[in-house]
Amino acid sequence: MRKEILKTLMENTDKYISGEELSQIFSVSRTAVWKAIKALKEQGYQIESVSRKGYKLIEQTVALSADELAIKIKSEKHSYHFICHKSVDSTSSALKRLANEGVQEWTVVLSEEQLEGRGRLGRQWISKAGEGIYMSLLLKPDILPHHAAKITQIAASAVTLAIRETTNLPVLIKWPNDIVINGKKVCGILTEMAAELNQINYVILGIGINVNGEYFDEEIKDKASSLKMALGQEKPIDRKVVIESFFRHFEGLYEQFIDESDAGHAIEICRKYSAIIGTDVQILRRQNTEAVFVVDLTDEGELLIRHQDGREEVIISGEVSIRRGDRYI
Ligand code: BT5
Repeated sequence: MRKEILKTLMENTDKYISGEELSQIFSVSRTAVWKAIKALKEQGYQIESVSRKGYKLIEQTVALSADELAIKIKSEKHSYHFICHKSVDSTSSALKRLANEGVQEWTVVLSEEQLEGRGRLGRQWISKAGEGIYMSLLLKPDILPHHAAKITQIAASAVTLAIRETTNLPVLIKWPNDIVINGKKVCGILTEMAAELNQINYVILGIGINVNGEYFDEEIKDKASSLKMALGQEKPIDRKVVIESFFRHFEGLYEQFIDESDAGHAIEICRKYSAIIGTDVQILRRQNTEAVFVVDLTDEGELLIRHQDGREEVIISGEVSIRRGDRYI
């Protein structure tokens, strides 16, 4: 009911709606309406209450709200279930705990901050309060485990399309899991799965996007950026708009992958917006650094490189880190 009241207020920002009207529309008591309004105000929505006129939504909250995401992100096929935390260890760890309790596919955990945000291979993802999008999505794809890496490519394409659509920033994909702008990282993707040999139990897709941050810790300040910094604007970017765009693009690409066993469209997008195809890079593998040329992405989403002796090799994600000179990329 709280969600429905919010939706009604969002659709009628030009006028007041009385408590009486709301209680009639939703067949609930005036007290129930008042309680729902109070809860929405606590979430950060600025709702004006004027006696004998009613309620009017003055300003939407900049905080992430599960109710609002559920209103904005609709799907014909899936039922999303959004959970928003103020603070959590890691959205992926929180979702993993829920997955083990059996929550539904398309459950999404978001948080304003992460105290133990995770990157790949035990690395850290710095996740300051209110500055980014930290979210994890639960998927239960009926595919063989070795195809799961393609979900990272699908997510990378969807993030790229979403950032380009909502900010016009010319972001690129640094295979396999980074989105970069002007050589600096604005987004990282972490795909984890629980699987048996031939069957996936679930996949947790974790996405971290630097949206409105302006200062980064010493250890990453040379290689990280945010959408706001890249735009060079004062006004903060509405994270909900980016999230909505991401899910719209992700759903289409993911469905094609599951229904037609074809990640081709996503791979095409990864090729089109690649930061490294056709360039010389250094690959870091185990303790070795080697200068190679990036030839292409294969149709399976792996990286085709050429060694200096002319030998070509296909690299599977997770094996290597990529650098260009002293730059991140
Ligand atoms: C990643 O790992 O890029 C995957 C990041 C995934 C984060 C999301 S947030 C929601 C979900 N919940 C989680 O706990 N995680 C996921 P990797 O490729 O290993 O890159 C990690 C490296 O990026 C670190 O070692 C730093 O060098 C750098 N880094 C850390 N925080 C960063 C930030 N905020 N912006 C840019 N770079 C950062």
